[in-house]
Amino acid sequence: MVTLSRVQIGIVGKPNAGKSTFFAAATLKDVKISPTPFTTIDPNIGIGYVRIDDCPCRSIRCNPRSYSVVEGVCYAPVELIDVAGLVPGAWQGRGLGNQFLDHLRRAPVLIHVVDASGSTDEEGRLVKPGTHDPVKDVEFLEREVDLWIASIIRKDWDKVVRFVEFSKKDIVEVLSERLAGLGIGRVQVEKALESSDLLKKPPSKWGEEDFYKFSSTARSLSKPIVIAANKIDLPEGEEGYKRLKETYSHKLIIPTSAEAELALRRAAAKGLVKYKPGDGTFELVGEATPQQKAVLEKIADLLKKWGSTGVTRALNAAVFDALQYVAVYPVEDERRMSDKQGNVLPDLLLVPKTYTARDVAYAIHTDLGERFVTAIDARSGRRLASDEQVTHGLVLKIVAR
Ligand SMILES: Nc1nc2c(ncn2[C@@H]2O[C@H](COP(=O)(O)OP(=O)(O)OP(=O)(O)O)[C@@H](O)[C@H]2O)c(=O)[nH]1
Ligand SMILES: [Mg+2]
Repeated sequence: MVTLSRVQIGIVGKPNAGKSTFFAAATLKDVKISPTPFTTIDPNIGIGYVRIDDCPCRSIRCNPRSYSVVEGVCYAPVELIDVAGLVPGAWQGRGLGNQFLDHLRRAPVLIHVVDASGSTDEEGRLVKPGTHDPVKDVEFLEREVDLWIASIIRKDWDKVVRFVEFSKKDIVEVLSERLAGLGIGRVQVEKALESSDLLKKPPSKWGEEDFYKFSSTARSLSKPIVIAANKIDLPEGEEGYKRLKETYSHKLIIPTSAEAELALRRAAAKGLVKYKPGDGTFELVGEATPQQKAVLEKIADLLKKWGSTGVTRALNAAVFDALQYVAVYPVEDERRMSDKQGNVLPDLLLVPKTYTARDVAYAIHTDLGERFVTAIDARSGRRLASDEQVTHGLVLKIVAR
């Protein structure tokens, strides 16, 4: 079985927006949820799933080991991190400060849960629905995350200055080494320096604006953000979602009702309904009380209107749209599409679409990467070219020395 480190997704936002509800709906973990700010203090970590409708298990009988299949639909695990609420000025220590953001260092993508219904102010206190503008939340959150990154970069700036100016080292290299822990790689450092016009500017001359611009670009390249316009079950939520869409036409914005998803998943766990995460419908299969029936009817209307609760859609958007990952299925026996024990399509890996088969081999194990000779597309029997990028749904056999 392949034990690849899982994709991490950080769940961020101001207090009371519904982060923990989103997290609980995706992971079914029992975590604290309440309509008061700062309910979550220590981060919650759990496993959620992205949904792959066009997986090979639709037509082939699979024996999944590192993922799961429900009615021909594949679910691949991802790690979710639900952190404390962020308030304006957190980077300077307001609210719970930004210490907890350190838990997001390794996450390559974030989901920003926004209270689209405008029923909480910028600190998460309850206000009349529709009175707080969710656009403000998007502005401040991105700024806070960027300032957090800027503060990390500035911490030992004198060392960067020394290295670059006195040791005559390449600034791209020095910064890449320093920022590796934040998941900011060489390519991103280079691009961010270039687009901030800083490739030639000596580090000792960097001003406030330079730090911010560089951090902001490096962040958007290395930690893209998907917006979950949450609480769309409330009438004001729909308005807020529309406003977000109009304001940010280039951002990934998914309408969600974390509360509806949580209710459905819990009802399914109890055997009350038949429902798979991401479905657009559910079926009542158990005995429901009149109260439960009323709640489920409302949820059925919501699904009809929006297509789904949006929670799985937001996770999928993070992995497949923001990160541009693809799902590949490594096998050992290409004819039976199985491992040595005969398990058909035992593994599913989520990897960047820029990966070649050799990169996939390295992702599975350094040793396999080093022994890599070639790879075969199991379905067509064709050898992949050495520089060929993997594609979504590829079943591949890695041939190693
Ligand atoms: N109507 C509605 N309410 C929601 C939804 N999602 C969450 N809530 C409610 O919003 C309140 C806050 O939810 P939490 O999940 O605790 O919010 P949080 O962002 O984790 O808050 P902190 O931990 O304090 O930062 C709770 O009363 C939830 O029931 C939703 O989709 N619709
Ligand atoms: Mg919380």
